[in-house]
Amino acid sequence: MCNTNSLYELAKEQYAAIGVDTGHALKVLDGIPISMHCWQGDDIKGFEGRGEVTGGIQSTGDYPGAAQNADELRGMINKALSLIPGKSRINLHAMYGDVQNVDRNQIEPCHFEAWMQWAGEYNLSLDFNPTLFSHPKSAQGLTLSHPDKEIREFWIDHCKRSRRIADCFTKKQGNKSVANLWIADGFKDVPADTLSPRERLVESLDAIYAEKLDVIDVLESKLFGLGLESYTVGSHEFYMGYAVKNGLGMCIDTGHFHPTEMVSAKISAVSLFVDQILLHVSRGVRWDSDHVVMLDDELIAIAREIVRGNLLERVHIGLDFFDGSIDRVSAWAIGMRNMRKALLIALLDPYKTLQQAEWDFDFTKRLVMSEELKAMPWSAVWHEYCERTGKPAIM
Ligand code: RNT
Ligand code: ZN
Repeated sequence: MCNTNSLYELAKEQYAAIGVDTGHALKVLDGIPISMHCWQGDDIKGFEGRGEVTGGIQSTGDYPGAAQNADELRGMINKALSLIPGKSRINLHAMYGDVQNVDRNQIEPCHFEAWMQWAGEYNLSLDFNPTLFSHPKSAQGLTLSHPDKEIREFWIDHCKRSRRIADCFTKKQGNKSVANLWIADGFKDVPADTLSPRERLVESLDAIYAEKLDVIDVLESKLFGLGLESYTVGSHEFYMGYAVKNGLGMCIDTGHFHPTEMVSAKISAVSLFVDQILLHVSRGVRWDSDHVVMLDDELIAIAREIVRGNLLERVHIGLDFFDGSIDRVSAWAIGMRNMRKALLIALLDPYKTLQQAEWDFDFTKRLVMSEELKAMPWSAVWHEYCERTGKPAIM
């Protein structure tokens, strides 16, 4: 007879033989928060009644069932969470509040009352993002770096208010809300002046972050967007510099670099100079296409960098993809489960042994072990985890 428990017992022994404690790995795994992005549920449309998505991002596909209102979206999230083991957080965007007739420069914590109540009921913590796209005042492709002071001020105001909403989340939930800022600002064609928009962005950011609040502020860079192919004001170098200089955090999105550039290769370097990092885990196919996160080599490499670098307290994991061509609830569950599977695989590594082999210049042992690890029975440990947490081992 082979039930999942006996498979786990066997796996436990196999891991013990290489010095890995599966029980400890599961305990650590269960406590790692992963922030699930609300915008997968409605194809990034939001509830302001606008409907059109602009800002260089796009969800494609017409699978039925996109959320039409916040109650529907929360219902879908609850359904997804029933399939997802471990500690989840929910990542909101400003356009998802009760904001039908409220412009972006008027949002208040009260517009997120229903979300806070729901989060309290299900013991979830909330993260937040201002929304600087899909709006008439972002239509020219520039927001915080716009040459018109009035437009800049509108968005500065929106961002300040967004940080206060995140601060309110922090107070309610008893842990810090991550407040991420991403703007699409850029040009379709080759700019004449790449400096001035960046100077204006620095000024806007200075104004936004002047107020000290109890949130984890992070800045998200990008390489390019649809219709904004030639120049991005908030590039990686720009935000890395601004974050280091001003003691802010960085958001690194896996789809925001050249296709051969790996985010897993950046984490340890950034972690030495930036205290708080948010990951937007996504999957670009040929470009920043935001496909559902797969359990691929890069995802496992990212999890290993976090675990091996002892960065679980400083690297916040969030997902960021939007696929409208498949069932949206399943899309969430697939991505969330894959992220946690990758973390489990990383936690089951005999890292100290690998590290020692490397320090001894025994690269043969390092390669032998790394390759053998690929055939270790982590899936039996995953099944055990799902069983213990009351979630389906197989969706
Ligand atoms: C866009 C960024 C950003 C958005 C969300 C909706 O390229 O990745 O994080 O996906 O803010
Ligand atoms: Zn992102």
